[in-house]
Amino acid sequence: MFEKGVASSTQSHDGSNLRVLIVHARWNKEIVDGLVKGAHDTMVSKYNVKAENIVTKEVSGSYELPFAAKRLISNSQVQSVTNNDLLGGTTPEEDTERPFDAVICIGVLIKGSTMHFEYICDAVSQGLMRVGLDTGIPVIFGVLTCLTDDQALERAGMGKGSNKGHNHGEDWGAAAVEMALLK
Ligand code: DLZ
Repeated sequence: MFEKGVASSTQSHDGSNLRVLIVHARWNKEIVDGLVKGAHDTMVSKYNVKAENIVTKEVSGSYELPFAAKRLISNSQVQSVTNNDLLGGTTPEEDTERPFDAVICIGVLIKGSTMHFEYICDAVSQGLMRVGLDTGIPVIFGVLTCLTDDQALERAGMGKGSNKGHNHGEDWGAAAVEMALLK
């Protein structure tokens, strides 16, 4: 037997100076909301990320996530340079508009009767990896790709049976902090 899933990190991670973006889709919103909460609350309660340093944005569907992540990362970088010019330089603590240190993209894709699911899953997973590598900002793949509604509910800790499952948003929050601090 082995413990399935991600093991706890052997290192401690202090997220108190991090600024994190969560972008989520509105498709399958009830499940998405549970995942967003899991990621948000884990970063705050376990890793000391300040709630005011977590910015949440929404898009229509998961297909929109890579574009939104790329644009919002770029905007935060431009904004930060502009602020520094205008203010004559600020320390990271003073600058609330500083660039994001990590981005968590959250969506729930559930297979239907056509090929739509396969195309979107492929495009989103490739797109999110590309945004991370192109921008140098860690992008967390918070997209469930499920064959059934029950699979999605269980992976958000909202399962219908006695076993509610596990909220994967918690793991994504932890991964975002760990990756943001990776030097
Ligand atoms: C079109 C579509 C379908 C069929 N299914 C989902 C889904 O299960 N989860 C999701 O997040 N989005 C879905 N979408 C919407 C697409 O992601 C996208 O918003 C549209 O194709 C418009 O680009």
